[in-house]
This record gives sequence, C-alpha cells and structure tokens, in this order.
Amino acid sequence: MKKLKCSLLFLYNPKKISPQPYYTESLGIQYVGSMIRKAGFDVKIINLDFEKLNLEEIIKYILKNRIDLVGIAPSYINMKDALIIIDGLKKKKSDIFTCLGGHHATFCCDEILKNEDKIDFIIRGEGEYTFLELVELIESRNGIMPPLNLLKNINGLSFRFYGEIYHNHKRDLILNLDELPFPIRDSLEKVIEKGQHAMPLLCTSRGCHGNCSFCSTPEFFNRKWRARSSYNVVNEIQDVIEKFGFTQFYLTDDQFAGKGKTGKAYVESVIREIKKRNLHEKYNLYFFIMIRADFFCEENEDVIKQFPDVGFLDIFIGFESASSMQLNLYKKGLTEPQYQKAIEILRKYDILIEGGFIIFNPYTDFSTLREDAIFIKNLEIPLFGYYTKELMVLPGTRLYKKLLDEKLLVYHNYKRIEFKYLDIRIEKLFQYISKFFATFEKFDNKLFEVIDFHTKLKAAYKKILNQNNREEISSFLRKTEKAFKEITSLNFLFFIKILEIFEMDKNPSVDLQKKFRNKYLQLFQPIYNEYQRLNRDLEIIRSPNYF
Ligand code: B12
Ligand code: SF4
Repeated sequence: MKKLKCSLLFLYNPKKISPQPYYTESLGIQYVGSMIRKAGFDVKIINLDFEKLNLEEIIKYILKNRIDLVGIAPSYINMKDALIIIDGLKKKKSDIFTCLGGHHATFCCDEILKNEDKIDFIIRGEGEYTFLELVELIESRNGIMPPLNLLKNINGLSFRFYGEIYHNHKRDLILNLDELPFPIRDSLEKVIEKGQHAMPLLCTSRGCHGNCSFCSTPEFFNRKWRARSSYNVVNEIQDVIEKFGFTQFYLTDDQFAGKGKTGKAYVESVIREIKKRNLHEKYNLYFFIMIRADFFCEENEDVIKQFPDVGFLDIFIGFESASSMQLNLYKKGLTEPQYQKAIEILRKYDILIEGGFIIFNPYTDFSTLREDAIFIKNLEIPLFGYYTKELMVLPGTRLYKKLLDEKLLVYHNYKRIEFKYLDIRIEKLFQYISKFFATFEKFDNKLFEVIDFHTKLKAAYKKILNQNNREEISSFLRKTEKAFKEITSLNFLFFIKILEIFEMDKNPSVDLQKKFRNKYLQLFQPIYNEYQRLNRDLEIIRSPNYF
C-alpha cells in the first residue's frame, strides 16, 4: 500500500433536484477512486447522499482518518459547502492537498483558482489518468508539493504554485474506455438500504454528438461519443448483479444510443450480449436510459422492439420544449414531429417515457408556455413537476455566453448563476409555480412511485399470467391508467388557468390552489393506497431479483 491517503467526496444535494426519488452512487469519484486504488493508494469514498454527516463532522472525519489529499466534485449549487469543507480542513491541517474535479470545476477553473487560495489543484475533463499522475507525483515526493517543472508535465491539470496559477495542456480523451477498471462500489450497500428506487449507476458510453446550447457535455467531450464494448459493459452488469443482487441500473450516458448506424449497432450489441448470457431470463432487468428522440424512428424499430425483452423500460428523453422558438434557442437539432414519432414508438412497446423539460428561460413567452403545456398534456405522464422546469445556466455552454452578452445574467460567478426574464409577468408566474410546487412536490414524488410500479408491473404481467392475482393486477393497471389520464388533464387545466391570470397581470386567488389540491387528492389517494397494498402483497414484485 502506498503512503498517500486520499478521500473523495460527493456532496449531497442541498435542495431537491429531481422529481424522481432516485438514490444513486456518484460514478465520477468512483471511477477516479478505482484508478488510484488499483495503483495501490488508500482511498475513502464519502457520499453525503448516504452518510449522515454535517459539514463540521466531515471535516472531523477527514482529519481523524489522517487523509493527505481530499478531492471533491462540486456543482454550483453546492460550491459553497465544498469551500466550507476545504477552508475548515486547511485551517486545521495546512499541508492537506485539496483538489476539485467534474464539469463545474473544469469550466470555472481559472475563476475558482484565482479566488480560492485554499484550492491547490483542479482536474479538467476526464479525471482518471490526470488524477493518477498527480497522486503518483505527490507520493514520489513523500507527500510534499512537487516542483513546478514536474507539475507542468501533467496534462489536464490546473494548479496554484506559490501564488501563481497554471493551466497545463488539455488531456486527450480516453479512446478505449474498456481499459479503465470498473468503478469502485463502496457505497452500493448503502444504496440498497434506500429501497425500491435505489439504483447503481452504470456508464456505458461518454459524450454526445448533440450540440445543445444549454448543455455542458458538448464542450466537455468535444462532441465525441465513445462507447465501451458491449462485452465489457455486460461484464460489469453481471458483476454488480452477482455481488450486490441489483437488477436495476441507472445509465449515466448522456446519449446511450450514439449517432446513426454506429449508435444503432451499439445498442443492438448490448442487447445481444445480455441475451447471449441469458441475463434477461435469469433476472428481471430494468434500466433507466437517456436517449435522444431521433433514435426512436422507424429505421430503428427492429431494435427498439427488443427493449422490453432486456428491461430497457424507462427511457428519458430530453424534449426540453415543444415550441420551435425554444428548440431553436436550445439548438436541440430536433423537431416536435420527431418527438411525436418517438412517443408513438415507445408507447407501442409499453416503455415508460420520462420527459426532460426546460420550459422557462429568459425569452419564454405565453405562447411558448401554451405550446409546452399542450405537449405535456398529450404526453400523459401525470407529473406536475414538468410545468416547473426552468433553465439552469451552466458555465461552458453557448447559452451562458449568449445571456452574458445580452446582459441577462444577474449573477454569474462560480458560486451563483441567475438570469432575469424579459417579460416580468413570466418571472412572476414562474415564482408562483415554483413556490406552489415546493409544497406539492411530495405528491409528485409519490405519484412517480406509482408510475414506476405500473411500468414494472405491466412488464411483469406477462410472466405472472398464471398467478391467482392476475385479475387484481389487471384491474389495478386499468384504474391507474384512468387516473393518470385524469390527473394529467387536471394538471393542464390548473396550469393554463394560472397562465391566463398572470398574462392579464393579475394574481390567482388562494381558492384556486385549494380546489386543485382537493380534486387532485380525490384522484391520487385511491391509486396510491392500492399501489402500497399491492406493493406489500406481491412478493414476486418486491423480490430484489424481480424489480
Ligand atoms: C447521474 C447524474 C446526476 C444524478 C446523480 C449524481 C451523482 N450522485 O453523481 C442526480 C440526479 C442526483 C444529479 C444531480 C445534479 N446534476 Co447531474 N448528472 C448526472 C449525469 C447524468 C451522470 C453523472 C455521472 O455519473 N457521469 C459519469 C462519470 C464517469 O462522469 P463524470 O461524473 O463527469 O466524472 C468524470 C470527470 O468529470 C471527472 N471527475 C468527476 N468528479 C471528480 C472528482 C475528482 C476529485 C476528480 C479528480 C475528477 C472528477 O473524472 C470522472 C471520470 O472521468 C451527468 C451527465 C453525465 N453524463 O456525466 C449529469 C451532470 C453531471 N449533472 C449536472 C447538473 C447540472 C446537476 C445538478 C446541478 C442539477 C440540478 N438541477 O440541481 C445536480 C447537482 C447535484 C450535485 N450534488 O452535484 C450537469 C453538470 C454541469 C455543470 N457544469 O456543472 C451534468 C454534466 C449534466 C449536463 N450535461 O448538464 N445528476
Ligand atoms: S442531446 Fe442531451 S447530452 Fe447531447 S448535447 Fe443535447 S442535452 Fe447535451
């Protein structure tokens, strides 16, 4: 074992970040950690989604464990927490090395290093080799700051050296992802404790050929999409199933399907490999996967129809908006008719569609919101959260630069980014909707549990046809489908009503929310109760090897 002890930290989410109650690992630090553990370093992973430690306690924990180097991947929503930890550590142990990595640190590296003198290193881009070279170098210097000429040799590294800031050359992307060791799974046991919606993360490819103006992926990976071999991917799937008993996976790929024929061939090869090993028959596999809408076209239907066989049942599509004006702003490179085609094909095979939306941005007007509301209604996923999605302006994106140039950013630093709306009525509407949603989100989360259960039950239904509770299950499926439709239209009507009120520059009455809530609960409560009962009773569904 080498002497240098490293701790890699994933900061918890200070506010609720997504409507779905997913609990996950943190694959970035697990990949980087795996690389250095394989090289003989002592690594501790701390994932604050699972550890019940406050900032003070983390500092104590790191000091108690005599950690020499601490690595964190903050986003701007928890940058302040990262700085508190780093400050606290440096005060008590001035020779501890501090290092940041990940998208946010990559794009703000110069600004962060200039303003935060307690941060020693920032790893830009993919971290595995850069971080390994850095820790090897520090180890070779017996834990003291290496000389400048050696630090300058590490591509992808930015650092401070006696007050001066240096940015080394960019590191080339890792071409062969199969050469990376599998990520370490230290927190997976804790994911299990979180229950039904907990999933291990799995990264099968990196990058995306898309060029969306709000997304940091194109710049981070130069629009290059690279995939592991399906053999290597399915080895990891099998490994996680056999070691931990998980059969559900959350794919972190920005674009699992790649582009055109190459993408199709890749998806096909993963399906083939799963089938070859008979994993789909042995286990009840379930995957959450992000794919661009254009993959779901007639040309690819021969592959898509195999999705349910291997558990590709939960597909996230970043629609963002249905308005051509918004799609043009987002440079999505896709159109509403393509979305409709994708929805039609996915519905045909009973695959759950999770929509990604960004309906509020500085240029949003009432007509774009109406177009989006109609699209969301027709999607028939009854989550109210879809009406509350606002643009998150990320450094390193073209939209960030555009808003900066047009003086629409009120705050724009590595700790806080905020934009203003061109139409103040839209801003008021957004504030109203998000304030309301903060009190209502718990229902959306619970409803998502029902939607998730419904998808799985529908897939499982074919396999349990002979069971006694067949009638009970089909009645539940019918009832929930009806309720989903009714809730979808209730959400739509409520949103449109509010929209009309703000358009006239008026304020909604308190009564409006009350009425909506009452009607909502009348529809929601019976299916939620029934879901809870069935979930308890149906042993087959609850078994870890089931879903
Ligand atoms: C899964 C996911 C989530 C999950 C789980 C997060 C988790 N537990 O890790 C949830 C839903 C909770 C989530 C939340 C958020 N997410 Co998110 N998420 C992702 C997603 C899809 C996958 C992350 C992943 O595992 N990637 C695979 C690994 C291997 O890649 P990686 O993380 O980039 O790690 C590599 C390098 O970045 C670097 N590295 C990463 N960490 C570290 C740490 C150190 C010390 C070092 C040296 C190197 C290093 O080395 C790694 C290996 O090469 C990415 C998109 C993507 N495909 O990466 C977005 C992404 C990371 N998320 C993003 C955002 C914006 C958020 C939120 C702020 C959203 C919100 N509305 O609040 C929050 C922030 C949460 C937080 N606490 O930081 C952005 C970040 C952009 C930016 N500029 O910061 C991304 C890139 C999506 C995008 N393209 O816009 N997210
Ligand atoms: S398709 Fe998704 S991952 Fe690709 S650039 Fe657009 S938003 Fe980013």
